[in-house]
Amino acid sequence: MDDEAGSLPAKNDFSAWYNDILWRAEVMDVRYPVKGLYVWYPHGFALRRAVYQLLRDLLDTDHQETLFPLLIPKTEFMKEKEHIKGFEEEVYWVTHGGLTELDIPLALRPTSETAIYPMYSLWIRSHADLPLKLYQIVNTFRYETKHTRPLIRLREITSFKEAHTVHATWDEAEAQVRTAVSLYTTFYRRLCVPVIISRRPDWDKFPGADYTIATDTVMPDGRTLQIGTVHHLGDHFSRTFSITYEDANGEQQYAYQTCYGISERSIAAVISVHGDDRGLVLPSDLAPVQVVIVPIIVGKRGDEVLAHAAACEAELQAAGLRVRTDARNLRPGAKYYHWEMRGVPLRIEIGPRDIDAGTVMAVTRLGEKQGIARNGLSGTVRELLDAFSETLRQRAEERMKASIHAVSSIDGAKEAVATGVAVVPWCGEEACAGELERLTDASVLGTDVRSPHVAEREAPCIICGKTGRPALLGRSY
Ligand code: A5A
Ligand code: ZN
Repeated sequence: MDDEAGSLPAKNDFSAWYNDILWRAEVMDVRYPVKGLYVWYPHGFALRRAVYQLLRDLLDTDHQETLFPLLIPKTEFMKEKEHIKGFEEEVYWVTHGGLTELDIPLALRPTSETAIYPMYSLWIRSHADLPLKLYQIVNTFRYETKHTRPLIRLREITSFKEAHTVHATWDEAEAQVRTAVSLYTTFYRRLCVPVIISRRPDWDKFPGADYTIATDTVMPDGRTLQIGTVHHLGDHFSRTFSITYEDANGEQQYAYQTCYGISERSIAAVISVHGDDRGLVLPSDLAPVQVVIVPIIVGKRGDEVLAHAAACEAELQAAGLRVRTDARNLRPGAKYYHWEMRGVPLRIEIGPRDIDAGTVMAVTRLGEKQGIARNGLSGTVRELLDAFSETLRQRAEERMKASIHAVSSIDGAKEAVATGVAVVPWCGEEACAGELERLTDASVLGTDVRSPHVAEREAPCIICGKTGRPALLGRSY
């Protein structure tokens, strides 16, 4: 990749910046010749691995990982009425095996309810089998007709984490919804990405769910991105797929289910929320390279500097950090540019004068520069990395706060959705939401808003004047 070919557009031109940074920072290559399908560069894939490792670590405490087939027989896929209605326009079908037409067409999973639940029906016999909590991380296919975008709206979602749980009662399933929401909140906290939790309006819930709780973040252009959803499925699927258990009295009961999903949109959020005019900015837990060491070779002490750099690298590596030494024969400035683009949180520069003084120069990706002692290097570096992530978290939270505005007029709402989200009193009637959406050219995202920046209080509906509660209004991806 040629670092010098032009430069990254400024981030305030967000769409141009986003498209450009993906190849300049070697995250995704968009040149694959199928619309909506993209290729992970190794650097992007390493970022994906770190993000999904955090997700796995959170899930593994209380779920088991599994793997189901990609292909779903049409007969199973068509069983749940609402679910088909929601997905029929998005499904890719496999109709042939070689030249032979298949007796039963096979769907490429757009999500895996109809692959997993027929097996759950076989696996679950008694209350002792519950709760059951499984997840898988797989690719799924959706024939999206809205504008496709790398990491954001894909036709092959490459990194679809879907969890599917089964419970004895509706209330237990509801408790699992709360657990999942808090799990996702923790996940996004580790990614330093602020989120707003809300309950989607009924017309926007997952096809086949009782209700849907969504996690949104606000992108730099003020549009919202749904980066995770948790669905209470009630007994819709258990009735369709006969998922029953024998209760303590020996009677057969239908089970209650939840499912929840996260995709590589989580990575789009990390890139978009933290990146700047010079490239990626990655929280230290996620960075494929956490520390880059740049030896400053001037005069005759080149070998000595390289030996010092190697010793520092070995020490940091032994402390469990992901370190690289960039000893290429390039100007230091070119190296800084290269690693800043790729989001490395901390750069360590070592030159002859540092060796004499027993120090190294540490520069964070936000440009804070300080000399630190060579003694105790790995401990100090860890502190700097932690502080760096905390700064990113706070900075992102402040921006999120600044992009949310409580309003009480249509003009106020229009103004708010131009740069972020409006919090609008709404009575809950679909007709009022439709009118509000028409007047503001935005969408009602949800109610029951959970965010430190949104107060839950009653006020007259912005359209009809009846009692209303805060609803989120925004332009979404
Ligand atoms: N079975 C449940 C979990 C499900 O499919 N839910 S979902 O349809 O809401 O998808 C889960 C999450 O995947 C969404 O919240 C969204 O963040 C992400 N997602 C959905 N469609 C996507 C697409 N075409 N490209 C990238 N991410 C997508
Ligand atoms: Zn109203």
